Amino acid sequence: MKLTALAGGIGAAKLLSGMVRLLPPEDITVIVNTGDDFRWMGLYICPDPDTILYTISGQVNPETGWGMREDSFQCLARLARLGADSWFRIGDRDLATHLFRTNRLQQGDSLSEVTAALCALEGVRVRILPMSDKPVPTMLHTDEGVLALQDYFVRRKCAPGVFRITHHGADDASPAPGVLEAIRNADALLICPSNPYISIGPILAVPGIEPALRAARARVIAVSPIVAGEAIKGPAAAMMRNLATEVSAAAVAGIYRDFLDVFVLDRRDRHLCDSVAAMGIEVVDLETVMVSTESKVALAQSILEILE
Ligand code: FO1
Repeated sequence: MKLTALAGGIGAAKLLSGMVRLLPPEDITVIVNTGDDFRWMGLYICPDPDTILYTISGQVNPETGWGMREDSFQCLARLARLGADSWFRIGDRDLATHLFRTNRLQQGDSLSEVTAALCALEGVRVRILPMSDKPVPTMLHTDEGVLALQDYFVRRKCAPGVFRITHHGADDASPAPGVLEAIRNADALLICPSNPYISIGPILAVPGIEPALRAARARVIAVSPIVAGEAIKGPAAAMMRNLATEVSAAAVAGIYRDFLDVFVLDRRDRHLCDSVAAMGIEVVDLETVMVSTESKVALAQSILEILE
């Protein structure tokens, strides 16, 4: 089964680390959000693609879910002594990825070429595709003004209220090479349990991607990142309070309803099955909170069974 997933960072990485134990890695393509990308000290940082790469290659920091395991922060400490901003914590080992990427981009390689090179060098055979080779930064219109994603997420710790989200430059962007083919040729399409506004939304904002999902021959299945009215991680619930009519798994299904065939919500939200089914979407309740390797594999296994 050829699986194509749309993914953000940590929640997606967890589920995909279960998937790679069940499917041949060559059969998995991951289209990753790059709306979080930004420049840090002149370096080009791609948080979500790196989180997916580090998780699948077993190098992610297990405590944070981002960055590299057993990293040190000597460069950051020195920068702080020199008076530079240190709110975005780039570790010393992680820094090598950003130097490598920035250097290759400066030499004229595209983001998808650099991402493919990083995967090959790390022995990752899952295909990781940035949503676009062109930067499409997510902009959050908040009660503190318009903030770039990391500014809102890390520097302001998701505190400002968000009332609108835009994707700068999306109109002139196109999907990265391979993205539309991966959607068209997939046997199954998976929307990972990622934030619908700042992880999946930016991918859908790239012209051509949402129409491709609507036209796909494969079934589209999504896993809710909202459980019992709360986000498993991050600001999804807080955003929903402002941007949706209610904070619930059913509201997530509503966001994807135009192209969604199957929605997986958590057992604790089983009472919402009827309202999702009323949207014409097949609905399944499962244990979706992934707290161990076993639970990641079990959720991936259940998803594959539904799709088969
Ligand atoms: N998240 C944080 O909350 N604080 C950080 O200092 C931080 C640094 C960081 C460095 C590299 C990287 O790839 C990711 C990093 N993240 C950090 C995670 C990232 O900001 C977010 O989790 C994603 O952008 C949202 O998916």
